[in-house]
Amino acid sequence: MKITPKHIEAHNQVHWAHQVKRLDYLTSEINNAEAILEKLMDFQVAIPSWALGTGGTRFGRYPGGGEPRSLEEKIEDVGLLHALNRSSGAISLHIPWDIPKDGEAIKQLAASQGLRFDAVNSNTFQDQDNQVLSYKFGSLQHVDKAVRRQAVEHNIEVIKQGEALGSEAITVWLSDGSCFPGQLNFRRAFQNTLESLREIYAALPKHWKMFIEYKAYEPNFYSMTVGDWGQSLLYANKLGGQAYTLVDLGHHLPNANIEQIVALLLMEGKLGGFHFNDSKYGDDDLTVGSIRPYQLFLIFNELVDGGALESAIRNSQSAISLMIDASHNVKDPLEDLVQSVEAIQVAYAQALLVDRKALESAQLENDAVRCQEILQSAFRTDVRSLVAEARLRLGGPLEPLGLFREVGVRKELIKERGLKTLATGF
Ligand code: PSV
Ligand code: MN
Repeated sequence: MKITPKHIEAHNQVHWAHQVKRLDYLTSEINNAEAILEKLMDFQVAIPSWALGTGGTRFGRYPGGGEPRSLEEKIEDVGLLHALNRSSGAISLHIPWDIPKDGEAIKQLAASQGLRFDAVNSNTFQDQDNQVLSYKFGSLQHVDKAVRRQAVEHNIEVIKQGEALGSEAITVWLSDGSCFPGQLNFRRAFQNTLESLREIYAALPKHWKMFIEYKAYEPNFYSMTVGDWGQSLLYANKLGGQAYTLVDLGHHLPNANIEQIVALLLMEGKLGGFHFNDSKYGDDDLTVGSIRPYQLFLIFNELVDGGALESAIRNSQSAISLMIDASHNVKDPLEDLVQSVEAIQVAYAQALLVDRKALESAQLENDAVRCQEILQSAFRTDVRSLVAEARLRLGGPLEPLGLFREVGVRKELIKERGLKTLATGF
């Protein structure tokens, strides 16, 4: 299945007049449209290889058909997404859910779709069929050194797989922790984890980063050994300059002020990147921007304020990694991802609209009313025509979701792959 320039051209003709009208109006209202457009055109969000199939809960799973059956087909799906939005030019692999059999061939296939490989992810939160020792009571924290060694070796293997693909970072997310008070000695668990992370860190190529992802609870419910940004930052600081904290929006206790966490990590030079999603209660893994779009905007406001997304910085070692980490229980995964990427672009464009000088003077005058007005006037601006214009300039469609349905992408994928296919991952 391919989305061709002909599909896009025909689609854009239909939507052209509406786009001209809404963009004209917006550019008459704001004074930095061109600068925002340039930034949007530079902006890419990575797609996880595990988000291309239907997700599920422990109560069940309702696949929609045409799911990718192999890593090659997952790459094809991210290629389709990138053709639709021009902003999903990277893929993040989870190993061993996706092990490239022939690294060079996979790299070439991805490049042919305009994709590169983002961070690779290790998995010591599940036992694999051929695994000798179990992670039931943790991996890098385990009381048994042999289990820790096995988990360290897996991470080193993941780094090697990533190197072959041109990745430049590993994300370590641990489910390690405990379910009951007294089950674990917190300090021993921390020290064991630190020692294990040090061994993995020592195997990092010099230009690589290590992202340490935290999570407040689940699957462990009493303690998590990397449970919050403070703990992640402790590990990252002790490990050294190549280690960073990774913020997954769904991994906080209720009502946490994520934008403040982001601001401080950025200030410390320790913000490695994001796993974007949205949630109402916990790690709900819902479409980005579907529940709390204002929070997303406030996070981007901090990123813009801290200069984290400047293109010059984005192409350098200090670039932060931006990725989606969501699960799709009721939506078509590709449609959900189109919505998520667009929500991120909207939040970024709105953050670029904030009058920073005016905000700073209002802050210095303790004018809380004016501060709110400045932020909310940016947040309430409809910037969708700018996002569409950036996509258009990159050769994409004005309405990617509309095109997805007009072309019948899912129907075609079902025809090619079948109705009862199953993607690896959760
Ligand atoms: C854990 O909940 C997580 O956010 C980690 O990033 C995992 O790698 C991913 O989800 C998939 O399980
Ligand atoms: Mn995550």
